[in-house]
Amino acid sequence: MKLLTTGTAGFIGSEFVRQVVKKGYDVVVVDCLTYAGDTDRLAEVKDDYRFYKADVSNLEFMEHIFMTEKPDAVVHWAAESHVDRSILDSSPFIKTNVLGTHVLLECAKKFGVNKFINIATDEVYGELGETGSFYEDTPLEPNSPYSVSKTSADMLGRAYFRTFGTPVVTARPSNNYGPWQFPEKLVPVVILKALHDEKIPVYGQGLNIREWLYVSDCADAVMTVLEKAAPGSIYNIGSGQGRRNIEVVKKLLDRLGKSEELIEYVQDRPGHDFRYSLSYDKITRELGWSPKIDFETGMNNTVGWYLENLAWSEKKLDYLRNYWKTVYKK
Ligand code: TDX
Repeated sequence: MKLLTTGTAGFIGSEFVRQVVKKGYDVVVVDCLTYAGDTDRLAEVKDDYRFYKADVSNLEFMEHIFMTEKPDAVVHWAAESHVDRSILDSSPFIKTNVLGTHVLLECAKKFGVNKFINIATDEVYGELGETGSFYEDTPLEPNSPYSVSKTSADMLGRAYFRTFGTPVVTARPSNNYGPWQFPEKLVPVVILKALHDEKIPVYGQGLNIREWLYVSDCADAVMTVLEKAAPGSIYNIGSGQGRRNIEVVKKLLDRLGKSEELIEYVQDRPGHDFRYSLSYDKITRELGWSPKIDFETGMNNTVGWYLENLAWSEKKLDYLRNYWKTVYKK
């Protein structure tokens, strides 16, 4: 089967490519290589995919790629993904996440594919208090410019299935972590800053809760959805491993042998969602998927990877230090 995958020089998408290539799929990678994209992530499988440096919101170029490659299925990972950046400037989020998804759905409708996996997020549901979980039929109440852009993309997929019969399947994963994550997200920010004995910025009191899903589990779930899900269906991809941010930070500092004195409580993220928690019963029951890597193991693997591959993150340090200056306020 020939797969057209977008955004797959990114953190989660590249893990997906590494997995599907090993399973013998014919893979086309489409990525426009923004600050967060990096083909180093695909070095291990560099001879096993075809690459197009292309912006998914460019209809003409995307049509050309569909015409040339004639993919059987699309797995659409490409997205601006960082909430803090969407607060600083939401324009790229609307362009890539909303317009880009629209372009891809148009191409899928025009050229025909057997399946279109639309990667969404748990953030489409909004936030929870201390208890409860999101189910696939929970009403969508996104709060940040990022999550609104992802919800728009999610809903476009719904519309194309319902209106045109485009075989869209929606996957809504929780917070991913693991090797190769760009150090703007919590886990690699903590690791990289701690290794340089720099202050670790924790928003508010660090009490917000996220559900931590190891990246290989997420990619494996999307593979399962690709192979088994019915068009029009929606699946949450969770881990059941909810943790307060401060617990995550302390766990990482402990694992790195660094002092908790590095923690600095900074101004909270505007509109900061308190808690996400996904029920992933449906994907387990219907498709037989469940996560394999627990929080302890995943965090150990992740720290181990960053220690062994520090050069990769350090190449980005000048860029990151500039970005960090704009985002963290005391
Ligand atoms: O420096 C930080 N300090 C801090 O306290 C950063 C970067 C984050 N945080 C907090 C904010 C969140 O409560 O940690 C939590 C996790 O933050 P992020 O890593 O920015 O992720 P989050 O905002 O939860 O969104 C992530 O999960 C859902 C991804 O970025 C999204 O793309 C995905 O859809």
